[in-house]
Amino acid sequence: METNDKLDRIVEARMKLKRRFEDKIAQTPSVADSLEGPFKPRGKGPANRHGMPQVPIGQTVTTKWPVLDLGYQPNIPLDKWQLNIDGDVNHPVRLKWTDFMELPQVEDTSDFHCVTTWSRLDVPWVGVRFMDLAALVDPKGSATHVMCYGYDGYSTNISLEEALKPDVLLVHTADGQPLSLEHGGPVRMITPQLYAWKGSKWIKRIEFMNGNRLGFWEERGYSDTAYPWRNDRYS
Ligand SMILES: Nc1nc2c(c(=O)[nH]1)N[C@H]1C(S)=C(S)[C@@H](COP(=O)(O)O)O[C@H]1N2
Ligand SMILES: [Mo]
Repeated sequence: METNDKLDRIVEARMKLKRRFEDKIAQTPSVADSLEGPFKPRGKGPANRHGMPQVPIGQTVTTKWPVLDLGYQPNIPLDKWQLNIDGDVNHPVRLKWTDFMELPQVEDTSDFHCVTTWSRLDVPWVGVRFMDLAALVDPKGSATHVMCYGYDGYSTNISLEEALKPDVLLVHTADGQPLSLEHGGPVRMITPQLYAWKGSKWIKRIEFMNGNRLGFWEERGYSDTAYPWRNDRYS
């Protein structure tokens, strides 16, 4: 009974979010820029699944996976791991590892574009959609952005129209292996349509915000918006 009510509530919240953000998502540069329009996506290669050239301008494809961090890799054992989702929401939650793994798990393959000019293509991921986590907490109508925080003290901000895209995941598996510590395991966020700094490694908190605030790199000169096909690296 309780579980069914909860499921109904989540499905309802997801539909509400879809309706509210559908148009905004379609208008984001990584979807709306086109060869005919005033903003042409810049890059090379065949069109990816959202119509952008596979390799954004200024990027070089690598099969390696470089590591970028603040000089500290927090090692959180699974039985101590928690994810708090709070702020401008109707139902804040604190998820333990088992709670997180009981949420709908999706597999997706997407590209990873680092602002330092390397791109890693076709990474197979497994994790939970940001959209499903948002539906779980049911953002208030006033929520516009989120701040994501890592266990290392990192933070990064993202608009809801970017975060609610179906390829934005909180992943625990990459290349068929548990996500390694150096790449943000046990769980990190990925943002395939924005530069990779918008995805917090070692994610521990998602704060829904009424309005925008800048995260760690955004305060230090990285772009607030981070559109790879506009070469939108620095503010
Ligand atoms: N918590 C946390 N997340 C982070 C960072 C960080 O230092 N701490 N670095 C960001 C940057 S600048 C990039 S490019 C990617 C790098 O991910 P990778 O080390 O797995 O390649 O993670 C992003 N997320
Ligand atoms: Mo980066």
